[in-house]
Amino acid sequence: MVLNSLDKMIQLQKNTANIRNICVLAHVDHGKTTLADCLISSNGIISSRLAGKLRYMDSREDEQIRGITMKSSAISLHYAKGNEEYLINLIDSPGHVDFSSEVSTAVRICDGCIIVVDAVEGVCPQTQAVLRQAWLENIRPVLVINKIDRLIVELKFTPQEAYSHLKNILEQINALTGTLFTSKVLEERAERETESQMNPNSEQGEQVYDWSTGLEDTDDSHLYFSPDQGNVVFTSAVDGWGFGIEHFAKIYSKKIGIKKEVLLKTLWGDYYINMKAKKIMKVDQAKGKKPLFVQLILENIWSLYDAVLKKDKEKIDKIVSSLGLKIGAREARHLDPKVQINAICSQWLPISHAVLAMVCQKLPSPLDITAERVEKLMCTGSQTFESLPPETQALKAAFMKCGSEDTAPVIIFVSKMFAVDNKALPQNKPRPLSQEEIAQRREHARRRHAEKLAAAQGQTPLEPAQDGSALETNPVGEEPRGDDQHLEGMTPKPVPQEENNQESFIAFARVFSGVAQRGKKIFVLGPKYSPVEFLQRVPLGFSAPLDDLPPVPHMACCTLENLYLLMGRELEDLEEVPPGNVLGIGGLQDFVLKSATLCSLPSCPPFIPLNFEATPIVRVAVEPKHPSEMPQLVKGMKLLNQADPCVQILIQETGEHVLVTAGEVHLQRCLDDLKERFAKIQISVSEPIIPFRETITKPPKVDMVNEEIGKQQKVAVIHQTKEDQSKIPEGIQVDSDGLITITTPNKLATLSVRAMPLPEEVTQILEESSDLIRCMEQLTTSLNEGRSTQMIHQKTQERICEFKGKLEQHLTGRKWRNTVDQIWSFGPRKCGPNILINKSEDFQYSVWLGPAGKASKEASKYRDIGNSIVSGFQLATLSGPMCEEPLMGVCFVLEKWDLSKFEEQGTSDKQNQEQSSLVKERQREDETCSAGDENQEPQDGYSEPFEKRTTKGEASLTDCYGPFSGQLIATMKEACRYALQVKPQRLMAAMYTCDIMATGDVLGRVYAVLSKREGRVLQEEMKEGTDMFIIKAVLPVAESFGFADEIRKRTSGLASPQLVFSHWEIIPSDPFWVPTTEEEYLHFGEKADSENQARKYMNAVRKRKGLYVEEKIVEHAEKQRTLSKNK
Ligand SMILES: Nc1nc2c(ncn2[C@@H]2O[C@H](COP(=O)(O)OP(=O)(O)OP(=O)(O)O)[C@@H](O)[C@H]2O)c(=O)[nH]1
Ligand SMILES: [Mg+2]
Repeated sequence: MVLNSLDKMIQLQKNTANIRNICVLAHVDHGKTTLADCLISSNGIISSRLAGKLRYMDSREDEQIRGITMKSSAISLHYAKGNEEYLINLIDSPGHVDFSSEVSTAVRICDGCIIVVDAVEGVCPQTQAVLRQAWLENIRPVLVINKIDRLIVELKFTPQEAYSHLKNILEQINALTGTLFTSKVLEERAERETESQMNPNSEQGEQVYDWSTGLEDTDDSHLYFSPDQGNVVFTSAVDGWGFGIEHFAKIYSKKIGIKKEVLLKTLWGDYYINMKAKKIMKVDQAKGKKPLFVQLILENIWSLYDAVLKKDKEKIDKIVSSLGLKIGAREARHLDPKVQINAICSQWLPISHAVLAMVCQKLPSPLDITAERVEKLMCTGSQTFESLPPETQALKAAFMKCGSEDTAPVIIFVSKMFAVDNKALPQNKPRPLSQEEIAQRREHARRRHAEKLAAAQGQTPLEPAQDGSALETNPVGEEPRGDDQHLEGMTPKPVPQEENNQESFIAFARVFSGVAQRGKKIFVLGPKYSPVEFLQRVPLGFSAPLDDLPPVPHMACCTLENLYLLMGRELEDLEEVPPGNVLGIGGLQDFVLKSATLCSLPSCPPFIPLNFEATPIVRVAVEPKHPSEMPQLVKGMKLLNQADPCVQILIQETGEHVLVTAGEVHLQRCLDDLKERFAKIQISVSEPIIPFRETITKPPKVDMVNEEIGKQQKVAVIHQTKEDQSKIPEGIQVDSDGLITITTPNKLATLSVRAMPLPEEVTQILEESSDLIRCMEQLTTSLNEGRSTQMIHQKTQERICEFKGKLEQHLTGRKWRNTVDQIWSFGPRKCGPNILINKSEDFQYSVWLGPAGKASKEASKYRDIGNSIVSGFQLATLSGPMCEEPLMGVCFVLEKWDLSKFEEQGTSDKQNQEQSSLVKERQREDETCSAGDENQEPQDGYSEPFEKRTTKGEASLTDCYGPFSGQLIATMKEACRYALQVKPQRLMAAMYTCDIMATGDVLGRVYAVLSKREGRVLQEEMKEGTDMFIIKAVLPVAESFGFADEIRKRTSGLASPQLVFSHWEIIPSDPFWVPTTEEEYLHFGEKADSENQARKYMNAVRKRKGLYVEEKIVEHAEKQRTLSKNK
């Protein structure tokens, strides 16, 4: 970057009103990076000839090879419009679903976005997703309809057809905005209603109920995209042109003499012009009049394309001269029509002008941040803005002001950390030498040359002797200059060799308030930091240096070491960054894992966590090729974890190092990074680990050959019962209904547990409400501990009631009577899709009651015991009996728990009590750390079983079986497992939804691949006006590896699928099934293992986990005769 333009940028950064922080969002391949190229070339950073071909923002090699963007990256651009100069911080984002977390990181630090839509493909799944993300983050969008050239060249539309098609796209996208808007208004209304119910006196006239939904009164016109609003631009990024209707309104108002304002309203829409009368009228279809947009705009573009494609030299010249353009001789003679079109159109309708003018006019500056957005950013979880401490609330004003004075608090949000090669940092890059240094070097080189010469003379004494003057006759420094030519003028700052090869982490951030200065000390607030806690711990008016503050959890103090201007592939050093700007910060590597809030005041709350749409689902285990390189791998994985917003790193109990990624492409990128950048070793990668869930179902009514069960003669009954018996050891009672009764090893307590399948809807509700359940759990814990908590958000309370209501609605019938009130816990990890019901009379505790202490006094004596039972349930739901995968959709009912013997013996035993409370304490520690802290160290996915820990090192035990609480945990876990095993068990498979866009002629092949991989087509639609079909299907994750590649290969690249995790689905076949009736024997054979998909999956998982697999490889082998000889 040229030096004076850096100065320009620094100057522009100070004018907050003229800053625009924007990101480019779209479905994959709709042309974001190409558009960014065009905008970048307008600043002279890349040449206009390369714009659209270079894909400058795709700086990674694999991005260039695959042709997709994989990370979001920022660049600062300068744009002048009239007298105003603007600074545009542009962020290009990826469109591929695997990288949707990168979109979240971009959206957070922007105020506006450009939504790009392909004119042919129209609104696609990811377009919807990004629009929603922009909406949730409260940033304003503008629309670019790109690839208009495809309508001309590929689809061969007439201008009229193109107009209808574009109108259609706008309708689709506005329909989406409409849905988002409606749901918001309705939500707000519901909120207002409950508020007025809570304090009925606050509103007058409440007798008159207002039946309107509020939608009618709310003005939403500014939300919609319409060319006449100035928030839509039509472009062809590849051909370098684009326009908004304002451009044409200006031209035609002069040409035809109609007011610009009138044209602005009518150029888009069904209006036509009566040229003679110079009047604009509504289009009357019958008269065959063309809309203005077609007549005045599209037809001109169409005829230009037509002339160039037909190589009609004369016509081209005519158009060029009538537009008053000057085309270079080289372009005019070029044989490729694309080059000619680009040369003409980029002068006629420069795309960067159209897009940037719209951005500056329609998108907000950092000063326009809305109060709504600020409050949303500041309130995590169940908090309300009003419940924040007054010091914290006061910060809202700072956000809104975005001020740069000394008193303004510095607030920065880091949305991700990205790695750059140390060599690429500005401080390590070659820098221009000063005059003095150049002179010094020259002198140095001259001396060396002289020495060399002298040495040469010494070796070859035959050569004529030269006196010292000979040196001077040499052209001064000519040869040495050649030697050092590449160094002349540029020199790298010495960097230690080891450091040179390393990666540095730069924080991708934005200043929301105050000036970020190099060397300034600042607080780093983790996602779990609470200003309330700080204010409690640190006395008011505490004025020690920041480093000396007493330790407060989730808070650290660091120095802003380096500040950078992000310039795509380059970084530029900055001394300070004024508010409202996007920046890079160096030196936070040890303080920030993935994202964080930085603030100069400790009263600042952490920003709400980023809203990630994708669920990481593809897991692989990695190990070094050479076992000795394990430490490098571990270090590399840690770095990778920091460098990617969405990857997860787990170290499992078995010692496996597991990488969890969002999809296949993401996985590949992570592995490449690990191999080439972070670990720099060879690694071997396991087959993808496919996640399953275990569940139970109702007993089937028909058998495997569709005969009603019980009607046929059982031939292998003995086999079946034998197997059942082998599952349940002696000493455990099972009744006919599957109630398991089991006693602790010391025979003091007896538990009776039954397992029941939950209705599907309930499981779904539980899955959707996991955040809410976690929130309830946190509230209960903090109340139990007597910590003062934040006010429960009224909305949260409502949500809890609603959640309970929904459960009650679906858990009806005799079997489920009163169960909702008796829910004791959810699992695994206290928020999963399984329920523990407590039917015991003695101890009545449920999740709805809040802290246990409140329930009843005598109940508290059961509390510790209850905690052990819940822990047992948590463990049981974390790994099921089939293949140690988590459970889903199971309800465990604790029918009875008999503690009479324990009470007799144990009431006086205080020590026992103490121990159990110790255990409880530990459990709590365990649970809090497994609740998904963003800043936690990479840790194992499975928490170590509690019983192991409790027995460790505790010498004084009440009996030889270990502490009672530990026994209870283990017994409860066993009980749950056996209760499951007596019911029909099933595996659940993870399913992707799969969107495929394909042309009609390859449809058959797409279906073939889908059905081969057990996919199910849900819907097939034809895209209006094109020969494209949109297919929606579901596909098991287990069958999805290589699916995208296979589809692309089979259809010669004409169809490409997009896979997003959607839900869990029960695999109908029973993994333990063996034929029992004669028909089944006949149909499946004795082993019947060829058909059983569920068993195959189960055994594969068991094998991977090193569990016992019951498998007979060859049974009764017979020697085979070679047939070929006797043919
Ligand atoms: N015909 C035509 N092709 C275009 C246009 N704009 C982009 N393309 C092509 O579309 C393809 C994808 O462009 P990109 O800019 O990489 O798309 P993207 O949206 O950045 O893709 P991701 O970052 O992977 O989501 C490239 O082959 C471009 O040449 C256009 O205006 N017209
Ligand atoms: Mg891209």
